[in-house]
This record gives sequence, C-alpha cells and structure tokens, in this order.
Amino acid sequence: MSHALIVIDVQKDFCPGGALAVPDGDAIVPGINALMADFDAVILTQDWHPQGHSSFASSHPGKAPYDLTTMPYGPQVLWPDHCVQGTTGAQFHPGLKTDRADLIIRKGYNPAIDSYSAFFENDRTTPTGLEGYLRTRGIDRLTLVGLATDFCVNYSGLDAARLGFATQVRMDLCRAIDLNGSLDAARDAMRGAGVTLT
Ligand code: VGL
Ligand code: ZN
Repeated sequence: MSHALIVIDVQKDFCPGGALAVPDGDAIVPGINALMADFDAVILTQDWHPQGHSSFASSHPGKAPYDLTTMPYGPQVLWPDHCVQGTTGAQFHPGLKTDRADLIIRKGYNPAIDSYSAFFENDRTTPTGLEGYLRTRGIDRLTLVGLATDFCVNYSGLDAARLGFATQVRMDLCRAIDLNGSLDAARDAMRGAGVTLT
C-alpha cells in the first residue's frame, strides 16, 4: 500500500499580502517541496470559489469578515473574498513545486456550500471525489501539510481519519489563522479523531 502527501491550499491569498493571509503562511513552502520526493503520490488542493460565494462576508449585507453566520448545513465563518476562480490570489504560491503533483483537487466551487475539507463539502456529506482517487490508487496512508491548520487542514484530517486512512499532520509544515482559539480546538479535535500530530 502507498503513502500520499496532501498539500492543502498553499495559495497566494493565504500567504502574506493575500486576501486571507495566514501569518507566516509562505514559510512552509521550502519544507513542503523538500518532502515531496519521499511519497508515492503528491496531491495538491486548491480553494476555488466562484465570485459572490456564500462564504464571503461581502455576500451577506450587514456582515463583516470573521463574523459567524448560520447556513442550512450549520455554522459558517464569513471570510474576506478570497481564492476567486481565475484570479491571481487563487494561484499556488509561486515557490511551490507544482510539477510533482499527480492530482490537483479543487474545492469550494459550489456557490451555496463552503468546503474546508479535501474530502467533503461543509455539509460533511457531498464528496469531492478524493477518497475514490486515493482508494483506487491503493493509498492507505496520508501526510497532510499546508494552510490553514485550524480550518482546511483540520477538516481534511478529521475526514481522512473518519474514512480510515492512517493520517499524520506535519504541524511544522502548517500555519494557522487562529480565530478565537480555533488552533487549540483543531489540535484537540484531530488528536481525538486519531490523527497523529508531529
Ligand atoms: C480556508 C478559510 C476559507 C483554508 C479556506 O484553506 O483553511 N480557510 N477558505
Ligand atoms: Zn475558502
């Protein structure tokens, strides 16, 4: 069986100077590049929202970025406009070695549902197709790195463990948004789900 590296959302908008910049987000790029040679498969994810996406505060009159709202599928943080399809901000960090990727999986393209996880949209039931790809390639072990630790890495890690993949998160190659204690909560949730944090 095989071991895949999943690189979550290392995109310009999540790096310093971007629309939803994660502090120090670009610092992980050299380490991620160096890791790629050690894996049987490398998969990149790309946050990929249509203009006017329902996770944008600008789509909700009276709301500001980082406010919380309730969607039909549950609570949802409202974000600054980010990773809009086809824009510069949605591109991968220019230093990321994208040539090594076997698969690029895009998520968040459904206007009505956000998608933090690489596996399921935020309703936790609509699949992205990644699980089928991994299983048909005989991949049973995953290492996750990228942005942001407490949102897309966290949700991807929880889903990966729930689906039965042996899942490790390289915390040194992730960076967090850390909204109201969300980093501590993410650490606890991932540990509780059986994800190995290193
Ligand atoms: C992410 C917030 C909104 C992430 C994506 O990649 O962690 N966070 N969209
Ligand atoms: Zn997003």
